[in-house]
Amino acid sequence: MMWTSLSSGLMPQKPNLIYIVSDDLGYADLGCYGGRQAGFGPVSPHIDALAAGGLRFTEGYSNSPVCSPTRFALMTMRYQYRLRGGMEEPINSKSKGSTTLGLPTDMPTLPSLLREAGYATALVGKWHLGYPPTFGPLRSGYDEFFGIMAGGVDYFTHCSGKGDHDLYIGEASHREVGYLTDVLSDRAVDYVQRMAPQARGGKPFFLSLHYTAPHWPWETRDDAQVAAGLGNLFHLDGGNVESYRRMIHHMDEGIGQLVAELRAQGLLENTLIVFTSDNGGERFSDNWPLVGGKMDLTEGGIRVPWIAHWPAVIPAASLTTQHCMTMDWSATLLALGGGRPHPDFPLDGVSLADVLRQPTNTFERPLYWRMNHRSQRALRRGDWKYLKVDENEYLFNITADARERANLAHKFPERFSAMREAWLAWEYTVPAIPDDASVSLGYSYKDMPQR
Ligand SMILES: [Ca+2]
Repeated sequence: MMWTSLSSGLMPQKPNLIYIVSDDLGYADLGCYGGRQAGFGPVSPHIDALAAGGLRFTEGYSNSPVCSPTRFALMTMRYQYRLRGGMEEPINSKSKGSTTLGLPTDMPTLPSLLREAGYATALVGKWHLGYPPTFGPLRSGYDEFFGIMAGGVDYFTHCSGKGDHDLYIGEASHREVGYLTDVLSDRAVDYVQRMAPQARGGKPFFLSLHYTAPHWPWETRDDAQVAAGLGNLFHLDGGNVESYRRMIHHMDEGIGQLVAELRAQGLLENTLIVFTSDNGGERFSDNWPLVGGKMDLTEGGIRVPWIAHWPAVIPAASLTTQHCMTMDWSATLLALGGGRPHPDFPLDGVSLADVLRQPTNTFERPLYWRMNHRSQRALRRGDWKYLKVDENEYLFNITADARERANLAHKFPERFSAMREAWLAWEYTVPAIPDDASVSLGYSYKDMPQR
């Protein structure tokens, strides 16, 4: 017994883990990533404060330039292409009732493996990985769920594009009056309040907080009348940069409340908060200096903010150029929580735990992407990136030219072919895109000029 207590005394307590995922937020939308101020002032002061008190990644990526594929990778810590549902770009309303287009419940996940390691687990916010009874967050490792199952809902009516009411507690439909971003923030604060006593007593929690902000429709907290007159959720006749920034600001306020609650509960010091976006920015977003956005494998579609705040471990005001993608962060949280991957489902994600402790201690991390949309391919390795869009292939030095304007494929033919070969060899390790995989764009150049 004495040995046990001595050994547990030497072991640092496991951190609480909070994984905040915004929706369609671009690389430079936040102040701490060079974003401009809005008319009302700084857009993201609380998220910027997390970066100032922790670690900011300048070359981190999402697993996909679109929503549900990234979320498959986030949950499984593996390339999303390994699952049929992960091939949809993205899962759309046809998935309701589908028994194939979702996250299979026998697949080990970040929350299921953290739960095995002793964590309380909750998802507050967007799921987007298939519907009950075949799929659902409670069937994939979360003890609690409050949020939406669809890919998007109206912020006020909480209805999906199909018109179905889509707000749930667990698997029960839940009606509540409120602006969704605020509703989710309140639930996240409530979760921390409820879990705080047991967290202080040694049972940590894992909270996934998946905002729908700043995804369309373009509604701020004061725009209930916009919701009342909305034609469809893509909202092709509305929005502007100022509204968009305010939507981010509402999320930022909620994150400020969450941090204040952690501090009040004495939990902030040993809680790792990770903040990111599920894909690159959409039509009102600022991706500067990157080109492209959501659905593109140019940097603007996949390079996203990654911020980690953990006062007990991460030195304040840290910066790193470490390359990483979504599944690496999930693997990191699993490792820090003492969870173990299932031997039948080895991870593609690589833990970044050592980088959190020592941000300048980077390692080589080749990253691969594939999109059915426009037959895109990408490989980032070191300074370089191999890119294919439609039938055109490119080679860029991303360190020198993150904007991907100087195509070096003809200047460095050997490097170009080596990276192309590496991409083809990687693709051989994941399933091919099936003929019935769908690409859903929602709108085209008919609706707005090319960006
Ligand atoms: Ca998204």
